[in-house]
Amino acid sequence: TLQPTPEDKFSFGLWTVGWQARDPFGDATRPEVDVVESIHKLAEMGAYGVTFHDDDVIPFGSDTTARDERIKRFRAALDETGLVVPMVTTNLFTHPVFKEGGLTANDREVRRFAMRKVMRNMDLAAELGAKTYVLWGGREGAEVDVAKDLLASLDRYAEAIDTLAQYSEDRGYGLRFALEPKPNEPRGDIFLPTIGHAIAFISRLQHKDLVGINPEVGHEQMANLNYTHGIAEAIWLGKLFHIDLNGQHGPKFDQDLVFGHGDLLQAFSTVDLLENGSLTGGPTYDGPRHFDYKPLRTEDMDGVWRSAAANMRTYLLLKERAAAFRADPEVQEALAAAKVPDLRTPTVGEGGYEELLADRSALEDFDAETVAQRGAGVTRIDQLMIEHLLGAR
Ligand code: GLT
Ligand code: MN
Ligand code: MN
Repeated sequence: TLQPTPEDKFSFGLWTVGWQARDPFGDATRPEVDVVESIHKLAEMGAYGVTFHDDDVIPFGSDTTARDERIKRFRAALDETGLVVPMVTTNLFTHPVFKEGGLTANDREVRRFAMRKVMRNMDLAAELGAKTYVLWGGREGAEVDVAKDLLASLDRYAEAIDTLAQYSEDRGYGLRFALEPKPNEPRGDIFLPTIGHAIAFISRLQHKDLVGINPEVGHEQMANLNYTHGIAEAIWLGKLFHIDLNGQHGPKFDQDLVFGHGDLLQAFSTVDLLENGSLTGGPTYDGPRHFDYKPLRTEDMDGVWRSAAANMRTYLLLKERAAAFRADPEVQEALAAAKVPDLRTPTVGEGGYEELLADRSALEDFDAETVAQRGAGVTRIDQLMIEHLLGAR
């Protein structure tokens, strides 16, 4: 069915529907949204969770009394609606104090403040039962390469993540950390720009088992990379801790469109991978289907709620289409004809490379010219996918 329910595990950042649509050229086009209202609206629409930055719930600089009051209202809204908080993150990018970086700022005082800001919000995350802590380093980067010690930046980044992971372990929070790559914007160049960079960085951490990634559709596509391929590698490495679903039209500024409203074909392969896994079937990811998008600046609040619903409905439509694609006997036949299932057979047999060396058909008698004439049968599969996507089958 296309009616979202909490079993679908759809979650939204409070900053998404709450975005007032300020951009570098224009003022806000929408009023402030009360987080309590967002929670109620999202729950009515069938979402299961909300996520937030510290500053989304507790305005930067609030004193203890104001802070406690905000948290109380927030918790009450969660209790009333049954929405959960699967993930929490920190705003280390809006306040001008972070203009030169947060965890990797040259100024040590800023770095120490950034650490404390994260730790304070981890305490709240744990209290609310969050499982995942996201770190998006939007200000961790540079415009001027020589004004930054690039190697020391990575040392400080690793130091920060390892310290935060240690803190979570010592306090018994049991959080898992998910680094969110992005190539640029707001910094000219951001550290850990892609899925690959982030995963390689994690391999050098002391607490590498507690750290994975939170890849966003549009961020990989801004770097002209294939999101589905990226998350496949993350799944293969056991590092897909969380996902940010949205839409993007290729390399340009971060559009944060509704999921599926950018590269629809890649959205199809993403949902197919998440829901149906490889050809033998079965889901590959059981975490929240988290939307991190921005309602178009053109919209009023009615358009905002429509866009929230659109993310979930588009996901469910793609899930339905992907299931129909998999179940279609002609698709199965086309996949078999294209030898797609054969890729699961190991290249080297039980006899190891000795057997391979002894197999004359593998080299001496191999007829490359004849084999090269075989078509791979990919266009047929491509068109079958399009027909399913367009509802023609
Ligand atoms: C910010 C960014 C997102 C990140 C969020 C987490 S905040 O809106 O554009 O991609 O996921 O900090
Ligand atoms: Mn984005
Ligand atoms: Mn994101």
